[in-house]
This record gives sequence, C-alpha cells and structure tokens, in this order.
Amino acid sequence: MSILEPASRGAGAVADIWWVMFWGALVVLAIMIVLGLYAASSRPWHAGKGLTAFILVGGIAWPTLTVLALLVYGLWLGEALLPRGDSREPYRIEVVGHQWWWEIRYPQEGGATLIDANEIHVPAGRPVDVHVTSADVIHSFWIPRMGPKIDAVPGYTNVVRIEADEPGTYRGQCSEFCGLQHAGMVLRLVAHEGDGHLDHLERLGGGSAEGADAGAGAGAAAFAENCSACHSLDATQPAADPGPSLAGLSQRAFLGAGAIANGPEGLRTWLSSHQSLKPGNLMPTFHHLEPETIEAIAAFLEERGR
Ligand code: HEC
Ligand SMILES: [Cu+2]
Repeated sequence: MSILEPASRGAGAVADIWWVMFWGALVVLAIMIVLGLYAASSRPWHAGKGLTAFILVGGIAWPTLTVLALLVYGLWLGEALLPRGDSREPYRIEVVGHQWWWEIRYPQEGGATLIDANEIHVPAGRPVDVHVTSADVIHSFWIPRMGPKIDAVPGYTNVVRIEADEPGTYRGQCSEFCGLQHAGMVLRLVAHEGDGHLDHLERLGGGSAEGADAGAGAGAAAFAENCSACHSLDATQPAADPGPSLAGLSQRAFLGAGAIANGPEGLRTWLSSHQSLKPGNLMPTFHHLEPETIEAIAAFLEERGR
C-alpha cells in the first residue's frame, strides 16, 4: 500500500509532491542544525543591523517564499489530478462506505445496477471514475498506489478518477476514522487486462437469477430465516438491512473486508466466530444455531454465492 510505489498517474503526482516535501524538509533541517551548532559554539550576538537583516531574511522572506512555492506547486499538481482534457470515456463505478465494509455498485446499460462488496473489478489502462458516498458516517476511500484519497460523506457524492497503469491487484483502506473497526475496513482493486472485468460482472449477474430464488433444503430455509434480511443473494437487489451482498461471494479473496481469507474454512470460521475475528462488527452472532444449521448455511452459500 505504499504511496512511494505509484501504479497510476495520479499516485505518481502524489508521490512526486511527497519527495519534494521530503528533500525540502531535509535541507531545511540541515540548515537549522548548522545554525544551531553555530549559535551554540560562538559568542552571543549583539543586536545590530546584521541581526535584524538575518531575522528579516531567514525568519520572514525565506519561509514565505518556500511556503508560497510549495503552495503553487501543490495547486498545480492538484489541478493536474483532475480529469480535464482527457477525452477518453471513463469507466464508472459507485462505492458506498458502510461501518465497516464497502458496497461496490456497477451501473449497467439499461438502468440496472450490479451490487458487490469489498472488491472492485475494473479494466487496466482506462480511466475509472469512482463515485464515492457513505451510508452512515464519514469514511474515506483510498487505494494508495492508485491515487489520492477521497472522503465518503453521507448524503453527498464525491468523484475521484483513478487509473491502473498495469493489470494487477491493489489494496485499499478506509482512511477516515469511522469507529471501532475502521482499521478492519480493507478493500481490494483488481485491474484486469482487456475486458477481463466483464467476466466478473457476468458471473455476478448470472448467478443472481439462481440466487434470487432461494431454492429448497435446510440451508436455504435457515438462510431465509436468519440472514436474508441483511444479505441479498441477487446482485441486482439490495437487502433491506445493510449487510454486504453475498452474490458472487466465492469470487472474493477475503471475508469481512479483509478479516479472513475466503474459502471453505474461512467461511465457516467467519460464521462461527466473526465477532472474535472482527470485534464489534455489525453482524449479530449466531451461537444459538446448531452447528449442523451453520454447516447447512455454509454449504448453501458455497453453492449459491457464485
Ligand atoms: C443484522 C444484519 C445481519 C444479519 C442478520 C446477518 N449478517 Fe452477515 N453481515 C452483516 C454485516 C454488517 C456484515 C459486514 C461485517 C463487516 O465486514 O464489518 C456481514 C458480513 C457477512 C459475511 C462476509 C461477507 C464479505 O464478503 O465480507 C458473510 C459470509 C455473512 N455476513 C453471512 C451471514 C449469514 C450466513 C447470516 C445468517 C446466519 C448472516 N450473515 C446474518 C450483517 C448481517
Ligand atoms: Cu474508516
């Protein structure tokens, strides 16, 4: 997640300003140390013309110029981060911050929206406009190697443009303190070669028709009774209560926004002990359910959450 390893133009600009600040601060520090040593080792100065000039130049003119130069440079770089004069058609996604996970929405042609969680699939080498908002408190969307962070504010939508230079996987993190599990609010961006991201969307949408009709069996019934108020299995439909959509669950690399690696074991561990994995998260415990019921739900999810 290092900003010093930029993988996009925007992150490159952020890294540039970081290095300018770093070397600038180092030079100022060196000057201050030399001055400090000089002051300590020489006879006390007598007030005079030389001293006044020194204070005027070193204490007022020099800092004003330095800060002014940094301001102009910062404004110029900030301007360069805005998607002006880029005639390429951006890919559009929507991200909604929740305590403590990310809802990812892909608007489709024809008005439908596919809903996913904690993992973003986009094309590499193409600008992506991320429309960011929040369902509860203020969060901040940040994938350090992709570019600047942007706040997720309830009732307001901010847009940040990102672009992955190369296909790959990039980690992100909520970067505005949002409560107990703020640090446990991780997200993952997968930049695909060519149209690879469409395969993901197709599976997400395709599995939904099946997921929507809950099917028969003990797992389906137990899911409907205990889980479906908060979790949808249909990527086109949100659940009534805010919980991450479980459509396309098996395609995710981790569960609980980075809490545990996904897989047969991870899923069962999440279901039985998510409050010790991610203390305080907003999913209730299900200790009152029999282990067989949990197992039936897990098996059902593995089959339906494709
Ligand atoms: C009151 C709402 C609520 C209920 C009921 C509920 N959950 Fe959750 N669930 C959540 C929330 C909120 C999260 C996100 C936790 C986090 O990451 O902070 C979550 C996360 C999950 C995840 C991880 C998804 C991911 O991709 O990170 C799974 C799997 C899951 N729940 C399964 C279930 C199952 C199975 C049941 C029924 C036995 C259930 N949940 C009942 C609210 C609920
Ligand atoms: Cu946060």
